[in-house]
Order: sequence, then structure tokens, then C-alpha cells
Amino acid sequence: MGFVRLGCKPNENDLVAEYYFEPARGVTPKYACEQLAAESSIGTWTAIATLKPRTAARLAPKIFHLKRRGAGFVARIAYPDELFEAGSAPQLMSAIAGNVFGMRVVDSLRLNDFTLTKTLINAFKGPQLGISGVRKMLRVPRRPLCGTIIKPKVGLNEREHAGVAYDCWVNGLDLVKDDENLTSMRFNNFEKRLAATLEAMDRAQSETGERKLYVCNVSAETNEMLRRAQLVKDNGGNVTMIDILTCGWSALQTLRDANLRLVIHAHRAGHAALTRNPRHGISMLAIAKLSRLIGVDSLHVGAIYGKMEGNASEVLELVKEIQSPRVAKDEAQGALEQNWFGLAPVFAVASGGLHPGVLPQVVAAMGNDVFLQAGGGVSGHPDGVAAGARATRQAIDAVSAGVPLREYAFEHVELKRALEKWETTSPKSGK
Ligand code: CAP
Ligand code: MG
Repeated sequence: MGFVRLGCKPNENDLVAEYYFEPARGVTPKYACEQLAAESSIGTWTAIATLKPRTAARLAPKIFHLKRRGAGFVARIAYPDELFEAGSAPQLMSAIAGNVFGMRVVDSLRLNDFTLTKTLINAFKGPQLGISGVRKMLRVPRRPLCGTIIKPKVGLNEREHAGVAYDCWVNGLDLVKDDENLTSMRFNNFEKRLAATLEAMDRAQSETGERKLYVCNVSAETNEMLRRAQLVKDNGGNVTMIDILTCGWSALQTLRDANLRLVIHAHRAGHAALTRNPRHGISMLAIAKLSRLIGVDSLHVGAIYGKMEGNASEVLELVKEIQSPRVAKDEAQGALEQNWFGLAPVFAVASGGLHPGVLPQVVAAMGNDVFLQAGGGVSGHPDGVAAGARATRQAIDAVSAGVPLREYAFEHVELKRALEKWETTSPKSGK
């Protein structure tokens, strides 16, 4: 096939993908990545009579980097951008993250990263609001945003849901979020929940003088998702949440293409099926890049100190990637990195096992442009949900004032009680 061209540089019309792979027994790394390059572009397992030499010369991928890493190898492949349908996330993923995962020549394969060309980037919409749009909506220029995921995930009726939301908003939280598996249930209907919760949000806004966000989960079959998103708009809501992996890339594109000027909050339920095994699957970096291209405004990236798996450096790489795209560091990024500067930055969402006691560490690691969400860390407060919301906001205020939590807790009883409950508790220990 002759796709290996080590040392050759990708050009500005090339999409570059980086893979980690472990060749199967008896397969050379070179042969394995030749096969990967072929299957993801113009080839198949054998030579074919239908591919004209001129077409092959025009569309052939180039493997320009192949090096050992740990138990496997890293290959970087440059694909001419003609191979990709501009603005189509499914086609992009079917090519660079499709059949290749099942090939016998590799025991494992991971898509680490990809970099698009300017033409391909410009074909995607990107975030409509981004960090600055969300901050303007809330009128909160600098501090981290704090919120909760209503717990139990499913089980409350519409009235109970709106009641918890109200208690959280009036006690200082910026946002209240539906959980990923709360959609429209027999005991909690979407329309009724939306109306009741937005009414509670209006009351909380006028009582506190603060703007609030209701992150309303519109995840559903695509047409129904769109209908629900429109209902959020028509009822005066401000945020739609979509489970990006279970709804799918097309659904996310459909939601973004609707141009509703609502914040698109991306929940990544199920991502670990792709991201958790470092030797196989798709990295969170790749998922984050695609989400940003399509146009989410806030994206779950992991909480570092929380209950979910994910090492800190991976999360930090994402935050850096999302908020200030890296300048080219090596030939994998090349000059194409600067094209990411055209896309609005996206809010990182830290969630999963957080409580007031860990918020200073999360902010120190992730910076101010972050949504800090605590579900159990608010609803599990020993004095109830209102106290949990106050304790969370107090922790954020302490961070903003540069005061250590224990000191702030002398005068803030809700924070004090939260620290007493969770100080010795780690989400990993499950206490
Ligand atoms: C958090 C959460 C989120 C996770 C997802 C949950 O609740 O609502 O879905 O944060 O993880 O159900 O676990 P708690 P990630 O605050 O009660 O843990 O952000 O890593 O995708
Ligand atoms: Mg959840």
C-alpha cells in the first residue's frame, strides 16, 4: 500500500489523527498501521481493481510518524481533507473512529487526538454563546459558577423537583440541573416539570436579584429532543442539556443547528465505555474537540477530586484544550492548531462526587471558568438541601475572597456543618 512516509510533514489540507495501537501477535507495527490508514480512507484488506492510481495518489493517507510508546505504538496519519464531508460529525467519526477499532491486525486501538483543517473547522458552527455568552446571561463576570444536580436522579415528581430547585437557587446556587436519566417519566412529565421549574426560577430570580440557569435535559429521540428544546425556548428557559453520547453526534448537530440561542450543556454519560481504557477507544480530548466544533457551550470533563474515574492530567489537558487551545507543540498539531482560535471557548463542567470541602482544590486546578456541580454534595448536607446550597455558595465565596474554608466556616454555619460531614470522607471510599 505504501502509506508509510515517515518524516514527511502534513500540509494545510490534511486532517491529522493520532492513534495509539498494539499490533496483534505476528503483525508488524508498520503493516498494522498501513491497514488502519487504508480502512479509514481509500483501501480495504486487499488490493482492488476499482481504485485508479490517479485517485489513489490524490486521496492516499500518509503515516508520517510511527514510534513505540509503552506496550504499543503511536502513529500519526495525515488524511487529505477531500476525504471528509465538511460539517458532518458522523462521517468524520465513521472514517477516523469507525471500522478501525475492530480490525484483527490490532489487539487494541485508541484515537488519541485529531486536528482538522481550516476548511473543515469552518464548516462546523462552534459554540453559539461560549464562556462569555453564559457569563453575560448570568451577569457573573469572573467567579466559578456553582450548581446542583437534583437528586435523587429520578424519583421526584414535578412539584418536588421545582421545590428543590427553588431552595437551591434562593440559597445561592447559580444553576440547577436535571440528571442525565431524567427525561419525561410517568411520575415526572417533561412539560409539567419545565413549567413548574421555570416558575420557581422566576421567583428565585426576583427574590435574590440574581440571574439563574435551569439546565433542562432535552435528551430524547432527535425530533422529540428538538421539540423539547423549542419548548424550553418558548417557556422562557435558558439552557438545554443533551446527553451527547447516548443521543449521538447528529442529534447534537441538530440541536446546535436550531440556533435557539440557548446554552447547550453537554453531559457525557457513557463516555467511559470509550475513554476509560487508556489502550483502547476514543480519548476525552477527541470527544471534547468534536463537541466544541459542533457547538456545545459547557461540557462535563471530570472533577479530579470526585467519584468518577479520570486522571488529573487528562482533565487538565482538556480544560487547557477547551479554554485556551494549545499552540503547536510538535508536528502532530502543526500550524493547524491556530485554526482552533476561531472557536469560542467552552465552559468546563466539574461534577461527580463534589462537595463544598473540595471546591478550593478543584478551582485551584481548573481555574475560574468552570461550572462546579454537586448533587449529593448539596442534597446530602446534614441539615438539608437549602443548607447544602448555602454551604456550596459559601465555599465559592471563600475561594473568591481567598479565605481558607476552615476560617470562613467560623462565621458560616452551613459550611461548617458540610466540612464536618465530608472532611474525612472521600467519594472513593463511599462513606
Ligand atoms: C453528579 C452526576 C453526574 C456526574 C457525571 C451523577 O452527581 O449527576 O452525572 O458528574 O460525571 O449522577 O453522578 P453527584 P462526569 O454530584 O451526586 O456525584 O461529569 O464525569 O461526566
Ligand atoms: Mg448525573
